[in-house]
Amino acid sequence: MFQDKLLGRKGRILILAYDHGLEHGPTDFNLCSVDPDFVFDLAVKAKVSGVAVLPGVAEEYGKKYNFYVPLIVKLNAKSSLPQGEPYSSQFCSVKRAILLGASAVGYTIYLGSQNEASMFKEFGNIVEEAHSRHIPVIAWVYPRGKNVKDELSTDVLAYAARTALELGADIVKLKYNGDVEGFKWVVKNAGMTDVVVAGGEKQQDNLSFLKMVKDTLDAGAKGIAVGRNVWQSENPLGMLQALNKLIFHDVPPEKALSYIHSV
Ligand code: FBP
Repeated sequence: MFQDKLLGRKGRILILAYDHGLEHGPTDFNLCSVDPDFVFDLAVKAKVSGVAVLPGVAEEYGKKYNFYVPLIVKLNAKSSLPQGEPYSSQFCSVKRAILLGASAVGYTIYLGSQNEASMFKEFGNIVEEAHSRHIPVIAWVYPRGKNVKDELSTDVLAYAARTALELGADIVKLKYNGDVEGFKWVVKNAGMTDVVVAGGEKQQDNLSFLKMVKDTLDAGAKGIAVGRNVWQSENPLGMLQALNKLIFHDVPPEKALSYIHSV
């Protein structure tokens, strides 16, 4: 119910995700994208709905830009190094995120993990505090752990969407499984919680990526929270312009594609 602050034209949203330095490590970056200034500059130029970063980057870089682009501060994260049941622990408070200039806060929940209860508890406290300060909460809900047999099945994704609604998230970020009809059921389960999808690994074919985004919009998603498919692109600003046209102006993927090379 607080997400209106982030939603743009047509109630749609385009978030640039940049928490990979911790989630995946520097392996995702090239000489440009390793520099937070490069990514913030893109976000400002492309007028995205928000940039999702961890508190350290928010503190050192985000403050320079948050007058120009909304900052979404993630309150938890984990590295790719630990094995076993996933747990992403909170290391930033809502209060600190607000001091850093956050317009919204984010938190990852590994649904199905044996550590799920701890993440639910942290998330519940975050929702309570953030909503009391009129700050929207975005949940990254990724089903994961040894009890999750197929994290991309429609039933499991629908469970993830419903979990976000039940826990009080304003927006839920989910992976997309390529099943447009199935994803309509996923979105239905999120109720008043708006659904955005993750971009995933960089796709070689830009048109396939734009078509995927269009499919998710057709299934009822409000937009995308994308990282690698933008800042690993041969033309990151062009890719953001293409997504902007597709998401906010309903330009078909084939036509949006031309914007990738026009800037
Ligand atoms: P991408 O668009 O690059 O897939 O980013 C989305 C995201 O959710 C990031 O915010 C996060 O760092 C990453 O994916 C986590 O992915 P995973 O846990 O699947 O490795």
